[in-house]
Amino acid sequence: MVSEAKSAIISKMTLSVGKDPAFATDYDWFLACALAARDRATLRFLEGKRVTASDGKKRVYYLSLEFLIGRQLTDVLSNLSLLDVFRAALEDLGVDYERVRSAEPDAALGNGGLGRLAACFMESMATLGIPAYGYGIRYDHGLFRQVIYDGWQEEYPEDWLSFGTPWEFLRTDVVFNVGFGGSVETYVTPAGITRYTWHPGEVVHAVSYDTPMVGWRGRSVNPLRLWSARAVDPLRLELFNRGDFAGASSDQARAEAISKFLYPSDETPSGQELRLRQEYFFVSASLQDLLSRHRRIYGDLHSLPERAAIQLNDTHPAVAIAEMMRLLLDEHGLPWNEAWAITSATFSYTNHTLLPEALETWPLAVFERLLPRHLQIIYFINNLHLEAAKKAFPEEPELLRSVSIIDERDGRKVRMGQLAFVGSHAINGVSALHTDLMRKTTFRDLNRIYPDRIQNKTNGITFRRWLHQSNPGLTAILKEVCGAEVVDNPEVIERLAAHAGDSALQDRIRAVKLANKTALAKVIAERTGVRVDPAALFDVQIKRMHEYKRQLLNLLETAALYDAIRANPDADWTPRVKIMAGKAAASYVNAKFIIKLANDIAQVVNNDPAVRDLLKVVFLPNYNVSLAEVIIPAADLSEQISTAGMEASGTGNMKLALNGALTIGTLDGANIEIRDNVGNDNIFIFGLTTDEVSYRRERGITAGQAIAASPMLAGVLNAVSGGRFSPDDPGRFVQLIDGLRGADRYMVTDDFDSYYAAQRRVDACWNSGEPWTRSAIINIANMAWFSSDRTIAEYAREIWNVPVDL
Ligand code: 26Q
Repeated sequence: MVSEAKSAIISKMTLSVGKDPAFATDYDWFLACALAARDRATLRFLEGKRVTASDGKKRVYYLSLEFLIGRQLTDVLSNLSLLDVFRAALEDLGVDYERVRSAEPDAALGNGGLGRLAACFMESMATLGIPAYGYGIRYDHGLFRQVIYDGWQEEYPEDWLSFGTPWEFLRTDVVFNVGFGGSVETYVTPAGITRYTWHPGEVVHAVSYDTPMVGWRGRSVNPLRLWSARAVDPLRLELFNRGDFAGASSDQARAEAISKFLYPSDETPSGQELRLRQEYFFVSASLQDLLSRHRRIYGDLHSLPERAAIQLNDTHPAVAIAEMMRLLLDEHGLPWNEAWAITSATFSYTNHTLLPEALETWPLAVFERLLPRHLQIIYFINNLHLEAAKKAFPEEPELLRSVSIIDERDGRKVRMGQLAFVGSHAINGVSALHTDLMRKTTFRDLNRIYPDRIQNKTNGITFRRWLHQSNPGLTAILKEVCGAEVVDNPEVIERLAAHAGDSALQDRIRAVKLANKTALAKVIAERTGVRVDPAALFDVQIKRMHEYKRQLLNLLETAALYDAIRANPDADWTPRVKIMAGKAAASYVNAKFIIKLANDIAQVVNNDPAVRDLLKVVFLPNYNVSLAEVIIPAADLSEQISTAGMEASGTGNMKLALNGALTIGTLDGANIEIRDNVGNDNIFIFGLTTDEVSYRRERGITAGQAIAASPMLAGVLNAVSGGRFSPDDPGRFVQLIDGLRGADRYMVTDDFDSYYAAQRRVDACWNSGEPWTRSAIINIANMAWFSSDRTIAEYAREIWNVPVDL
């Protein structure tokens, strides 16, 4: 085996990379290994394809604008059971696997949770043997690279594709035309039927690239098919010949802009036309592709719902509802009712947020200019939908306004959430609370009309990447204590609970954690210059920077703790390292100020000899999947402190608890289900509940009361806004803090005291030693349910109607 791998790697190095191994760089070794691994994945893939086609199995199509894959080498090797073999082969060649692995750039084709969920789902679908295709965009530039300069975030373009990627196959035979703009022709057939033909004003080619997604133990390999935009005519020769070289390639630039970059904002839609072009581009190509596959195999389109399930990852691909209708009506000549029955039986939609500003809408003018035929179809869908609504609830005109796909208030808009809901047979939320809130708030009236459509599918994470690969030390303990089958069946992790009080096990768990923390301390020193003590409590908040996630609450508590330590340096403080990492959308002013505040606080605290090693503050730049893989196994405390009702689920919370971090959190998203699983005694819950939050909101209760009631809070707000941490610019944070004193939309002030108190419970528990480790073990033992294999099995059974054995 090892010698086989060795010769495969050497052969790739010489014949594909074109290098003499003697002169190969780490990156060359990565390429050679990836190409050798891809060969093995491809053979499995082709085998599986033959089986699916001959068995007539139902396929799942996962449509997502984001796939946040990260590095793939370890994932692919480990799932093919080749990791040890390749490691040994490289060692024989005198090459260190760690360095080779690290030479791979992250595929950062996503912003955060939603994109990473899509990546975990692809891995779980392959693991469960579900024939699935991921469809998305092959962005030339993924999520920007974050550099912290003088404490401020700066954005630089990300370049993962500049040297190509060894994982993908260009499919020269899979190219589709995608149209934009133009006009719609109406005509009546001799039989008296009105038909429509769209004549686009512009056509772009969608070219496909497939990347194999390998399931655990190579059970199956599914394609992730990403589309790249190409101009139909790369050069306008008549302009070129006249010497207008820029003009000659301007069509090309315009076409290729579609797959140039990932929109870097999560939660707040930008409303830019280019974004809508991206959405329609990949949706149209994907539907043309899957319909042509279906016709090739089954001939007739009426059987589509039995053979295909299409999942919309949020509303970003929701224009697919209209595109499917257009293809069935205009291109395939089906009557409306048949086309609608096929469409709604095939589609389902996952909602990931209820934040009002995050609900995607498009001004009618933009939509009509770009997709005139689709707007007609949407009007038609909406008319039928409103008719049905009127019939069901004749006395409620308000209801019609709320369920309409067209928003008639300030400037008419297409509401993509309503479109996705109406065109799908199942709509799901991503945690129990979030699904409950969907039924009660945003989709309340739609839920009254279609009471059986909304379902819950609590998110999950793939244990292969987030436990086995990223935390081999903990995995080794689990194998020993729970049995080697733990890597195939996470449910047996529960066996750990029986040993939670066993001091030998506790020592081993602590030793593994300490080793992981030492590794993280090294990364912290390299990237920030700050030296931290691995024996201190590592308190971690890692996620996109957003006001609702309340990094500011964490920072205010840090400032208060700093003052308390200075006031009473000899008390029994718990030595802590506060670790924060995350990117802010480039245009999100407050989020960028919060990053600056974190860095300003770090400057002051880390250089104050009075706090010694009792408190250190670190902002780690450029948070991405690879950095998460180092931070998560090293965390002691997981900060999940969003305002109740605002975090749809969270998945970082699951990764951290699985790796033995205790959660300090609000009753929000999946935190609630984590608490239900690990028990109240093994989690630090604080803060307002969702009901209390809405009570305050309805009554317009603002920060005044909380500030008046808490001298500590008042003091910390004054300190920050008074320039205590920004002596070079004392007014820097005035606006940010005034936001809390006024509207305080995310109720940071209301939750401050309760959060501070919870943190002191954390201190006490940490200082007690044994009970902390015990709780950590109980957390690990009870996380099996959060495997994305469980989540995917639920989607398969309850939404897709696809068989699974799990
Ligand atoms: C939309 C339109 C235009 C431009 C950008 C966007 C856009 C892009 C990304 C809107 C939202 C997102 C990402 C949302 C997201 O990541 N949501 C998270 O999804 C996770 C998986 O379900 C949950 O765990 C998180 O709670 C949720 O915040």
